[in-house]
Amino acid sequence: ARATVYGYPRQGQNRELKKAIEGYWKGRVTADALRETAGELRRTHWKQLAEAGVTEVPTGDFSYYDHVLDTSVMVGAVPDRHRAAVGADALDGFFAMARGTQQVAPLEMTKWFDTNYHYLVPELGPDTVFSADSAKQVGELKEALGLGLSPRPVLVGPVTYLLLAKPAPGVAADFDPLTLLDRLLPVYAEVLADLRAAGAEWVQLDEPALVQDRTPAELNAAARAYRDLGALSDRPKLLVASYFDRLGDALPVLAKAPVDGLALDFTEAAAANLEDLAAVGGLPGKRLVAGVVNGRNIWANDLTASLSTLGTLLGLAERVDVAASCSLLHVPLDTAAERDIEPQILRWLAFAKQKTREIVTLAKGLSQGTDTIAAELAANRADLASRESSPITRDPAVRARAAAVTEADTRRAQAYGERAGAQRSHLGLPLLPSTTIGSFPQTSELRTARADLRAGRIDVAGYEERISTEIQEVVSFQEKAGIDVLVHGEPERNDMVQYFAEQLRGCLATQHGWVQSYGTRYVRPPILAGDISRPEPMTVRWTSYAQSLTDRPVKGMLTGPVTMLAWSFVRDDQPLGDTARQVALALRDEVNDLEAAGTSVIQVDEPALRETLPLRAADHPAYLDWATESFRITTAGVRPDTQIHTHMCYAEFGDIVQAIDDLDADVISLEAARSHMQVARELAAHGYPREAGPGVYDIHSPRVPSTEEAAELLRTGLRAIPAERLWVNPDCGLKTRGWPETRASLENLVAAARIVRGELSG
Ligand code: THG
Ligand code: ZN
Repeated sequence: ARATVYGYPRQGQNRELKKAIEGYWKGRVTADALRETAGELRRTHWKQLAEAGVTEVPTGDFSYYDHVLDTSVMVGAVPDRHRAAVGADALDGFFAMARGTQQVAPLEMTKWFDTNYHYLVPELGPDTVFSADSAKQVGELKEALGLGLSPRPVLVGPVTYLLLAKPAPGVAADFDPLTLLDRLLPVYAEVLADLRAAGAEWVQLDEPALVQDRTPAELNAAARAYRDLGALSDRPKLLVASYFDRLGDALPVLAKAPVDGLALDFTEAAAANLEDLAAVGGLPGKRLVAGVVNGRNIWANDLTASLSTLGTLLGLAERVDVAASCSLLHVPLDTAAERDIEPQILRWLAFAKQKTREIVTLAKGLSQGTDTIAAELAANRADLASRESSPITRDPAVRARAAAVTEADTRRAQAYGERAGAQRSHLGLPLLPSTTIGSFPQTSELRTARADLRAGRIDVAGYEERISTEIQEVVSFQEKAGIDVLVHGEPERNDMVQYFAEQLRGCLATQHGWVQSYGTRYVRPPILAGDISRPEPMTVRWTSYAQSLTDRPVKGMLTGPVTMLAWSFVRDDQPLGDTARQVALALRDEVNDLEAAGTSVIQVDEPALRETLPLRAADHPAYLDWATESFRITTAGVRPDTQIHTHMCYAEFGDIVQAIDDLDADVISLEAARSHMQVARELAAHGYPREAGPGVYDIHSPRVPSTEEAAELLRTGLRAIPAERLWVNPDCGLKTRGWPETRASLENLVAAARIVRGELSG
C-alpha cells in the first residue's frame, strides 16, 4: 500500500508565504522573490512528505491565493472585467481577480463546503469560452519530478468546478453552469494530455461536490464527465477523489465509470461508504485510496481502528492505498512548534506533519503486517488511553451539570409578548432604537499594544490603561452621536472565539497553529479538548467599566456556542451537541453574571449558525436541534426584562428562518444593506414575531452611506417589520473599518433613524 496526501498547508512554518505575498502587494517584495519563496516552500513541503515516507506527493495543490481560482485560470474562465489586468501581467491579474483593484471588483468569496477555508467563486455564463492553460500544473509537476519524487497532480474536478460556479454578473440568475460541461471537458482533456506528456502517471480529480445531495441530472453529468474523460486515449490514470462526507448516490456512478481509482472518506463517513462500497460489489480492477486519517481535525488517529477499516477494504478493490480524508490544508503544520502545550497533551494531537507520519505507519502496517509497526501501535494506544483517562477530558462536575439540564433550563420564563413589555419599560428606548453590532475599529495602535504586551514591552497595567482609554473614546463617541444602545467596542479582543477560548477551562490555544481562512488571511482555531467550564467571568469587567461611563444601556457582547464550535477544533470523542451544551452552560454563567452586574441588554453572536449547516439535508434537523438548544441554554437564565440580542452575518437565511425563530432571541441583527432588506422580507414572510435590525450600513466597504440612503432602507424595512419591532444598525461589526468612515456612517444612521421616527409620529 502506498501512503499519500491530497494537499499540504501552503503557508510555511512562519507563514513565509503570507509575508511574501503581502510584501509583494506593498511593493516590498519583487515578483521573482515571491516566486522564489513559493518554490522553496513547495520543495520544503514535498521533502517533508517524502522523508516521512509518503510515496506519492501531491502537486498543483499549492496556490498564491486559492486553488479554485487557479482552476479558473487553468480553464481560461477569466471574467471580462479582469481580462485587461490578466493580459498585462498574469500574476497581478490573478491578484486582481482575487482582491479587486481600484477599477474592478474581485470574484466573490464563499466557504469551501463546511470547512473554514474560503474559495473564489467562478463566474460563468452562456458566452463563457474555456481554453486550457496547464502551465501551473505542468510547472509544479516538473519541479517535483526534478526532485526525484513520484508526484500526482491534484485538480479540482470538472463537475465540482461547475457546481461551485455562479452566473456571471449580467447573466440570468437561473443560468446553470453545469450546462457548460460539454465545453469544459475538452479543456480538461487537454490539461490531462499535457500532464501525461510531462510525466504524470496518475492525476487526481477532486469531486467533493458529489458528497452533497445531488439531483439525477447532476449525477448524470458526473457519469458523462467520467465516461468521456475515462475514454480518452492520451491521459494519465485517473483518481477521482471525494471527501467531507459519504459519496452516496454518486458512488455507484463513479464505481461504474471508466476511471482507474476512487478516493473515499473513511472518517466520519466510514460506515456509510463501506456499506455503499460493498453494495456495488467493491471496485474490481480499480485503486481505492482510503482516507482513514481525519484531514480536518487535529486529533491523533486511532491507528488500530484505522487498520481494521483498511483490513475490511482490502477485499473490495484491486489495491488499497492510505491517505488523509481530505487535503491537509485545513490543519496546522506541526505540533512540535507548540511550546505552551504540555508534552503529554501534545501527544493527543496531530497536525499535518504528524498526520503524514500516521498515514505512512498505516500503509506500512497494511502492506508489511502489524508487527512491523508494533512500537507505533503501542505508543498510539498509550496516547489514546492518556487522553481518555485525563481529568481534562472528564470533569465530573461539568458532566453532572450537563446531564441535569431540563427542558425548563432551555426556555425563557416568559413568552416573548410578555418579555417585550417588561423590556420596553425597563429600557425606555425610543421607537426605531439604534445600536451597533459590537466591535469598533481595531486600530493598529490596539494591535501594537497587544503585541507589546505579549513581547513584554508593556506590562498588564499599561495595556489595560490603553484599553480603558479606548473604551472611554468609544462610549463618548456613541453618546455624542446619539446611539441608543451602546457597546464597549471590544478593543480587548483579538478574535471572537480565541478571546473566550483562552479563558475557558478545557480549551487549548496554539502559538503557531495557523490555518488558511482565505488568501493571505489565517486563523488559529482554539482546541476544545476537554470538558468545558468557566473558572471566572470573562467579559464582565470591561462591560461594567463601559456602563460606568454612561447612563445609556451598554450591551454585553458574547460569542455563542455554535460559533465557538464552528471556529475551533472540537473533540471527536463525544457528539458535537454534548460539547455545545457544555460551552452553552459556561456562557450561561457569563450571561447571568453580566445581568447581575447591571447589564440589561446582552448580545450572543452566532455568525456561524448558517455556515455550519451539514452538507446533506438529512443531517440538518439534528444539527439545528442542538444548535438552537445550546443558544437557548446560554440565554434562558435571565430575567424577562433583560433583552437578549443575537447577530448573524450571511444573507441566505431562507432555509434556516425557522431555526432563527427557535433561538427565541428578543432582537436579531442581520446583514441586509446590499440586498436592500431582502432578509426583512424573508423574516416577515415567515411570520417572525420578534424584533429585528436588518443592517442599513454595508460595513464591507469604506463607503459612507448617506442619511437619505439609510432612511430609505429603513422605510423599506418598515414595509416588512412594524415600527415597534424594527431596530437601526449596521450590517456587521466595525473592527475592519477605519474611524473616519465609522464616525460619519453612524452619525448618518442616527440621523436617518430620527427622520423616519419623525415621519412615523407625524
Ligand atoms: N474568527 C475565527 N474564525 C473565523 C472568523 C473569525 N472564520 C470565519 C471568518 N471569521 C474568517 N475571516 C477572517 C477574517 C480575517 C482574518 C482571518 C479570518 C485575519 N487574520 C489575521 C491574518 O491572517 O493576518 C490574523 C489575525 C490574528 O492575529 O489572530 O485577518 O473572525 N476564529
Ligand atoms: Zn456579522
